[in-house]
Amino acid sequence: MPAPKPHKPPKGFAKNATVGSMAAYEKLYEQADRNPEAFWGKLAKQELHWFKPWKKTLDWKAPFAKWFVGGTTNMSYNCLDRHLTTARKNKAAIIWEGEPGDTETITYQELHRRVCRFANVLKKLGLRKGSRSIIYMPMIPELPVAMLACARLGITHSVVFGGFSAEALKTRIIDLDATVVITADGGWRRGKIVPLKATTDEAMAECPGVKHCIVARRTNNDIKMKKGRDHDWSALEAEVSDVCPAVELDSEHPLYVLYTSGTTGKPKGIVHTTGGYQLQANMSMKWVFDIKEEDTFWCAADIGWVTGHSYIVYGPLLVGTTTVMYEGAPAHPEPDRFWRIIDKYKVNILYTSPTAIRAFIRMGEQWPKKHDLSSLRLLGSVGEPINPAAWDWYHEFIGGGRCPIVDTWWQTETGSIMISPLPGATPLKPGSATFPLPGVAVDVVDMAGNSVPKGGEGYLVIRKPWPSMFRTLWGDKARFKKTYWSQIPGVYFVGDAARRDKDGYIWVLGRVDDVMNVSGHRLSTAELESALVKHKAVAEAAVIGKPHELTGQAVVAFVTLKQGQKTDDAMANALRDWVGVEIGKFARPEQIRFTDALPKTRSGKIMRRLLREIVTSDKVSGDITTLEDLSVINRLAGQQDEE
Ligand code: 7RM
Repeated sequence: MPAPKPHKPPKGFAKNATVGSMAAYEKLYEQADRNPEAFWGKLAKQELHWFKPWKKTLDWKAPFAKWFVGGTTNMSYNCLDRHLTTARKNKAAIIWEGEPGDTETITYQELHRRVCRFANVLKKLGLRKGSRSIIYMPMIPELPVAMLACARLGITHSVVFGGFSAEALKTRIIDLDATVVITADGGWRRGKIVPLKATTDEAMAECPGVKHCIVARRTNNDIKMKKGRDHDWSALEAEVSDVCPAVELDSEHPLYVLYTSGTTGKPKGIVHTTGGYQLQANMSMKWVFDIKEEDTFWCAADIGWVTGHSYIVYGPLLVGTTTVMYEGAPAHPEPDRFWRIIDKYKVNILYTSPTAIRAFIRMGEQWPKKHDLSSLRLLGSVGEPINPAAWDWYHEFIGGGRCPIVDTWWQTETGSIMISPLPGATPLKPGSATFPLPGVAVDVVDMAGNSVPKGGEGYLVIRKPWPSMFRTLWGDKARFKKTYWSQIPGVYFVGDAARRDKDGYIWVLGRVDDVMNVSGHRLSTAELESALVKHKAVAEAAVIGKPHELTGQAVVAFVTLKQGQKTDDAMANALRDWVGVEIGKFARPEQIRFTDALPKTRSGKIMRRLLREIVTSDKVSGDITTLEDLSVINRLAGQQDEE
């Protein structure tokens, strides 16, 4: 069967686009490739405010990069202050909608005031440049206010997704050695209260380093307030002024740390700094989302993930657009909540995930059909490969056949979008993230680092440093080097497999390590296994990801219980709940399979590949010569799939 023709950018779209043709894209790419420092230097000067200019554009002592060395700037200033002398001062910066239906529209001026006031609160509590904060909040305006206030003073923040458990929160507070936790009484999710303060209390009980906890009021549920440590957000605000100049910060000052799963049980603290991150968040808004002054932009992710950092908060505010923020669940109270929001605020650009799209497909197109979605002009996808069926549905039922779809590939580590179509230029092939952005030296290589020919498959790598790259892992340079820079010599090892087709299009195939992707959340097998093994009934556990229609992958856990423990439904449920407590509800295994032994190599490594085969095909075809006890496989493969 001949491959379907690529979708060309609609003519009208190309005419007004930031990058309006493949020739224009190629020229930009070429320029950046020839002299990256001149390319990024020119844009940084043109696009951002610097208190002091830099002396050196790039200092690259592989794998450690410094961008705009000696320059000083401030993210909060670039997101807010500089818009206040323009027509944007009374423009909506944030349009917020709570799950119960309450709304708030915050202009740039108002947001600036709120950020300054909260920054003064932080100052008064003794926090300053170099301090660290943990932000554990629902999707309410106070969350970006807290982030921007930290950024304003040079307090390095780490946002912890509200779905994480007390245990996960505690690990992050301790690793970052944070002295303040900013949270809320609760948040709304599917009509219920998520008790964030209670969870924070549990975590803080084992974190003596936390001196202050600031609590915003959202759900007005009963909470405990510990005297001296816990403070009411608005009470603190009442005591301070709303004037607070942005602190002049070094370009390499750490803006935030965001924890992400790795191949060991301990999460990795991805460190992003200020100047370079600002620049690429800003440029990707213009190149990929083609932002126009009149646009309303909605990234429907959670701010607890990197997508929300770069495309709900920092990127949109840097370019002075209106960013929509929604607190709750996508199908609450009815499956048309997203489409209602788009219709209500006349959203022009929607950025969401394949998991969400697959869930909407299952609910049916009668839901989007009830609403006027004609304001949409561009759609985006992120988090996993988008399967062509989901692409087509998104294109037809949400985009009305007229909106380009930008399938954006990037990672927590990369800080901003790396591979993506430019909507006015790139002919689209559903399922392909297409080509790298200007200044991004992506390649597909074999284990020795040689590029694979067109049509071939290999490892995705990035050959040159880029401004928004992560600088290190918090407190763990050795792991930074080992995980990312020593797999293939001299290049950044992404951890994804990819194919480059005969036209040079890049198709990202998925992870090559033991990291799973469940509904766009990264989970490591090791993290899940160590959680399971912590349970008193469990002897051993092996976790794999199984392809799942809705969530991309689903967690399947093979568990060996200690002697005398019952392998029944009650135990399976208890273990699922246990994972919910240890990591978070979203990580609970879909299936628990009890087994008396796990397939292992002679050196004792669990052969997850075999478990994967058993789960997907119920038999094992690959090489099993290193397997220690063959009978294990026969017993496992003979088991009933209880689905
Ligand atoms: C932004 C984000 C990163 C991993 C990455 C991939 C997968 C993300 C795409 C994708 C295929 C895409 N950060 N991934 N986007 N795979 N096509 N457009 O998701 O750090 O949480 O995850 O997600 O495996 O390495 S993340």
